[in-house]
Amino acid sequence: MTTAPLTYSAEVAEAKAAGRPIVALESTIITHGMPYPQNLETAQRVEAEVRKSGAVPATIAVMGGLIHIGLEQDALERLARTNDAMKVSRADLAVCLAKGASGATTVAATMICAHLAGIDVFATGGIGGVHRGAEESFDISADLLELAQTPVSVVAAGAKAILDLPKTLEVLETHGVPVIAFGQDDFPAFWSRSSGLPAPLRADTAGEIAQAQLARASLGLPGGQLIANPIPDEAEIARDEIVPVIEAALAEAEAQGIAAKAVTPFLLSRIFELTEGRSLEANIALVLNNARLAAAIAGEITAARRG
Ligand code: PSU
Ligand code: MN
Repeated sequence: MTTAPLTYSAEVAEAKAAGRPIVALESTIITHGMPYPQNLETAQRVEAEVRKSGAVPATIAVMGGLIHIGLEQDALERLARTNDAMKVSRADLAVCLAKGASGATTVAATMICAHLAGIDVFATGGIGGVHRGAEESFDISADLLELAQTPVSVVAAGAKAILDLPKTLEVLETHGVPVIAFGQDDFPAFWSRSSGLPAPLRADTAGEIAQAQLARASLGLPGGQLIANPIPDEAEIARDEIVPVIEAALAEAEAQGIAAKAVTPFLLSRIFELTEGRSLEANIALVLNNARLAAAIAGEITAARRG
C-alpha cells in the first residue's frame, strides 16, 4: 500500500507540526457554488475568519495529481478563475488524481481528504442531500453516506430547500448520522433559520459538540456529525420569500432536463439570478458564521486531546 498523495500549504504544515486546531474548507463551493469574483473573495474571507477565530484554514482541492491540504494564494486564485474544474465527490477522487486534472472537492470528498490529513472539523455552506423527486431519479448526494463513514464534524447551515429536507433527515437517521442543531431546536434551511422541521439533536456550545465527536470515536462508531448552524438573524431570507424562487428554479431545471451532478450548480446559479444576488449575500454570511463555529469546535477538540 502506498500513502495518499497529499501536499500541505506552508501554513497548514506548520499548524500540524505545532498541534494547532485546523478547519478544512471545501472547494466545490468556489468553482460550482458561486460566480467569480465573489467566489474568490468569499474563500479569502472565510479563511480569514477561521484565523481570527483561532484556527488555521485548510482549503482542499486536487491539482497536478496531488490532494492539496491548504492552498497558497496563487493556487486559490487560479481555482476561482477556472471554469472547467471537475466536481470531485467520493466516486471521482481517484480518477481526478490519476488524470492529473484540477478538481474541486465536494463535502464528501473534502471529508475524505480532511480525514487523511488528520483534520477533524470542516466548515461549509450547505450539504448535498436527497433531491426532490428522488423516488424517481434516485438522486441522493454522496455527502450523506460520507457522513455515515468518515469521522469529521461538518458545520453547515442545514440543507437548502432545493432538496427534500424530510427525506434528507430520514436518510441521515437511517445511516446513524447525528444531526445536531446549534442553539435551537429546529433544523435550519440554509437561507432561513428554520426549515419548520425539528432537528433530531441539539447542542448549545462548541465544547459539547467536540465532546460528542470524541465520545463517538471512543465507542468505535464510524462516521462524523452534521452540525446544523442557523444563518445569523440579520442575514436571513424569510421562508415565504425564498420558497417561490426555489420552486421557479426547480421547474426550470425540470423543463431543461438538468440531471445528476449538474442539478445543484444549476439551481444555485438560477436562484442567484432570481434573487438579484441576495441569495449570495446570505450564503456568504452563513459560511462565515459556520467558519467561526468550526474553529471553536476544532479548538475544543485540540484542547480535550491535550487533556
Ligand atoms: N449545496 C449548497 N452549496 C454547494 C453544494 C451543495 O448549498 O456548493 C455543493 C457542495 O460541494 C456539496 C455538493 O457537497 O454541492 C453536493 O453535490 P451533489 O448533490 O451532486 O452530491
Ligand atoms: Mn446528485
